Amino acid sequence: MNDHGPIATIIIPTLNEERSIGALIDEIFSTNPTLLVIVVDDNSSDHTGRVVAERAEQYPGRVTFFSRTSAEKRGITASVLDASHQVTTEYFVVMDGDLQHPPEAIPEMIDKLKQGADVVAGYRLPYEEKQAAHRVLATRVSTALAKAALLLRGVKVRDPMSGFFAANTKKFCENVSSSPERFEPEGYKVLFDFLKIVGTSVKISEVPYNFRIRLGGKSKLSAKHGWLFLRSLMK
Ligand SMILES: Nc1nc2c(ncn2[C@@H]2O[C@H](COP(=O)(O)OP(=O)(O)OP(=O)(O)O)[C@@H](O)[C@H]2O)c(=O)[nH]1
Ligand SMILES: [Mg+2]
Repeated sequence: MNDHGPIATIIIPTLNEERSIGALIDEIFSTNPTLLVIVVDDNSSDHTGRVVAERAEQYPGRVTFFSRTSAEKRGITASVLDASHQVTTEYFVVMDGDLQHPPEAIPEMIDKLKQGADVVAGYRLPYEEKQAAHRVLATRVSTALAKAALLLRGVKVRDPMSGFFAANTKKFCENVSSSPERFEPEGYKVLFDFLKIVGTSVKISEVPYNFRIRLGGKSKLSAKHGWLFLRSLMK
């Protein structure tokens, strides 16, 4: 964390994203070539690891492939928490590996952190016409529940279910260490779990972004994740 080193690390959880991860890393470095990237992978059976290794050669010292081969619990939240402990920069950003989150929003997120925010919650601009009706309904219901749960704790954010967010590394890791049991390791909603824990004790900013449709690879979202989210509301 020195003054002249990289300012932020981009954490990307992946499961079989060979079709998009290379282009995503290229896009990230086109916004800022001094960032670091950690791809945290849960045993992809495709060539995600090989594509990331190629990018690691192309951007020496900037790209790490972190394979959770012996991890006890698989899942996005467990992966992001593991990766956050490896971050050496003052800030980090979490984004999906399927190109649905636009890297062009990263500079604004980092600016907000530099201005003193502890966490920057991305929020999706209207995108519903791009999605199937059942996904729109599931997102609306879960977002309404999450917002209500956070409002009870005094926290008001537009899109607590967003997978695209940024944080001050020290603040994030301290809060995770104080209540690890309140995260749902196999769940999808790290930001929600974090906000639930910190309540009004941290400074939150928000940044809008244009959510993109998934162009390649497959969604890993399943009914199980709905259940895990309901469980995390109770934690
Ligand atoms: N490390 C890790 N990454 C995962 C896991 N499941 C999904 N991912 C990755 O997490 C990101 C989000 O997963 P998606 O399946 O795209 O979830 P989603 O964006 O809510 O769903 P879609 O809109 O249908 O794409 C992607 O980069 C996935 O590859 C997992 O169990 N472990
Ligand atoms: Mg996705």
